Amino acid sequence: MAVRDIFQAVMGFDDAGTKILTQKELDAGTSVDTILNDGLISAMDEVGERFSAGELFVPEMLMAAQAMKAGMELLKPLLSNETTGSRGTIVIGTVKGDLHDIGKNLVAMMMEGAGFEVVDLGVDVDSEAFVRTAVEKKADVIALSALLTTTMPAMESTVKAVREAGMATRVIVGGAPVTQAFVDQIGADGYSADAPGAVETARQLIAF
Ligand code: B12
Repeated sequence: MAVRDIFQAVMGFDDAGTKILTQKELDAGTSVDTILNDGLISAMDEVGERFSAGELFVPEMLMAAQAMKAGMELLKPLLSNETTGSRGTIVIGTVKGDLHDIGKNLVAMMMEGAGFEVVDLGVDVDSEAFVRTAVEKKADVIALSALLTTTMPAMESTVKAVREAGMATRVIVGGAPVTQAFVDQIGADGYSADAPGAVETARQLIAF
């Protein structure tokens, strides 16, 4: 089955192959939903599971996400909430003062691969920008990344700004120095130590 080949191409970190096979399926009339769900998303789910099981590591996860992105480029213009039933909108960024973005990009790609609409604000993002964008985009979840202990307080001020704005938007946080104890302390809604877990956390929060 050809959609299965797309799955294999992503699992094989084959950017060009994923793109070619995705185009072939589109030309053959396969629906965007099928290509997305049975090809790209299921491959990223598999990657997430293998990562959690310790069978794959960050470099492989990045390469798979890159291949998935190559296929997504072709599907993106064809996607709409109606056809795919978008799973929700995520506004993501690295907090003020912090320029690390590898983990944040990985989370964003996995979120996209899981069917969320992702608005990536980049790095060094202040709390006002998170709040403003989340309101504009009617975001379900704001995802904050920080790699420096010195920028962790910016997570707390962003959570505070979201609460003060009276928004229902949930806030999830992550990055190497972040712990569950810190999450509890700042009153964020969720945390995960890795990208597949970030997807799972967002799924759970949006389901409520
Ligand atoms: C690469 C790197 C850099 C690169 C960043 C390039 C880039 N485009 O990102 C450069 C060279 C620019 C850099 C600069 C600096 N860095 Co630096 N850097 C690193 C390094 C080596 C790797 C980080 C990384 O990318 N890891 C791989 C990714 C995939 O992992 P991750 O980010 O943790 O993300 C995963 C999870 O945390 C989670 N996750 C991430 N975000 C989110 C968000 C949510 C919502 C969720 C749920 C999950 C989640 O999912 C991801 C995937 O599984 C780390 C050391 C380390 N081992 O962590 C130091 C490190 C983070 N850096 C450090 C420092 C000190 C700096 C500098 C201050 C150095 C300097 N003196 O200039 C500057 C700061 C610049 C700034 N203002 O941000 C320190 C921080 C120490 C501390 N306790 O604060 C570290 C720990 C190195 C060290 N041991 O001293 N750095």
